[in-house]
Amino acid sequence: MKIKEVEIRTIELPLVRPFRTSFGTQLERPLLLMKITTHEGAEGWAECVAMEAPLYSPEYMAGSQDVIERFLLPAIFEYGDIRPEEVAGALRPFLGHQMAKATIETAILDAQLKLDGISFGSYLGANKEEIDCGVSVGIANSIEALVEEVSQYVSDGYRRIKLKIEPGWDLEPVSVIRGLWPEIPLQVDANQAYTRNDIALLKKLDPFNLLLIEQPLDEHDVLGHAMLAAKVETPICLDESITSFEAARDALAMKATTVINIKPGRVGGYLESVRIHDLCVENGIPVWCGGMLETGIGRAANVALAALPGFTLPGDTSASSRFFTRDITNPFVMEEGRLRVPTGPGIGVDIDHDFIEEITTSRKMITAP
Ligand code: OSB
Ligand code: MG
Repeated sequence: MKIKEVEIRTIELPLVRPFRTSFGTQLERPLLLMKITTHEGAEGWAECVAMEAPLYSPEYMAGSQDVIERFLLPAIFEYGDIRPEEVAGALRPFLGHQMAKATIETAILDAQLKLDGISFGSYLGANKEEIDCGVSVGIANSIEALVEEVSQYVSDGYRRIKLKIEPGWDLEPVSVIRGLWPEIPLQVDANQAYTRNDIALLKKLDPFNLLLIEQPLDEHDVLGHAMLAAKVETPICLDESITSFEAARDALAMKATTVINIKPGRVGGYLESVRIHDLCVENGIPVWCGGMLETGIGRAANVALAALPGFTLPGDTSASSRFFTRDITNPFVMEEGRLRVPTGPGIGVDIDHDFIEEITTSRKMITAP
């Protein structure tokens, strides 16, 4: 496939409610969107999951856009006729920037699959038509506000609740939610907010029958996670630390994680995600699909990935309405706690061009030389 033109837009979507984590509070979701047009007449879409500021990962929106324009796209143009499976290799000389790389690979994959008439799910190896949904619940202003929000999600039908935690907002919210919903699958995510000195505190989460504790320590402290995992009963699940197949392989070898959150943007794309999935299946490690407040474009591909056989835990694959009043595609609507995997070619969703236009904050066209 030969790329003719690339459109890079930044858009900004309002959130239905503020989303607070241990690293900050978001009131809206600014993000980078990419559309590629090929000489074969195909169009491919992808969103870059990088956040506006480097608080979750070292990558950030403007940095992703810069590396895409300055290095990654020129390398793709230079490569010429390219298959989606060749993109990662073509971009390998440039270090890091997985989210930017994933954006390009995903847009090319979408265009190729649309040409071939194949859905993302079939291409990736999905064996389910629907997937179970979990929801990520931000740190609330009070226990009462948290209970109200969780009640809403439970009555919406979500099959798993994930509470964001941080020092000072951990044992109490967990014990209250567990007390009110003794049976619901429940897990917590600290986004690196604790240290090795907090092992005794994190051990106090053991009685609450949590599915897992996600990324309690610094992303680089993989050994610390292994030390923690040896001391607590609750499974440890890495998120931020898993930036590649190799990182997943090594964290598993160190017993730093016994469950893995696969986020395609964080590991450089859907093909790398499938490699990690396969490794986990071989090793009997459950995986689930993480989220980055995606619009329908990124959500569609995530839902397809989450339909692979090794995704045995509900992911942060929520309905569009979890974050947005209006999505930029036909919305993902949950029925009985599940989302249907799109079956159309490529990511399989309809783009709402008018709405994208309305919320565009910048637009740039790059033509292949
Ligand atoms: O750590 O999983 C995370 C959102 C932004 C950045 C990091 C994370 C999250 C979430 C929400 O927990 C995921 C979602 O539902 O999209
Ligand atoms: Mg996380």
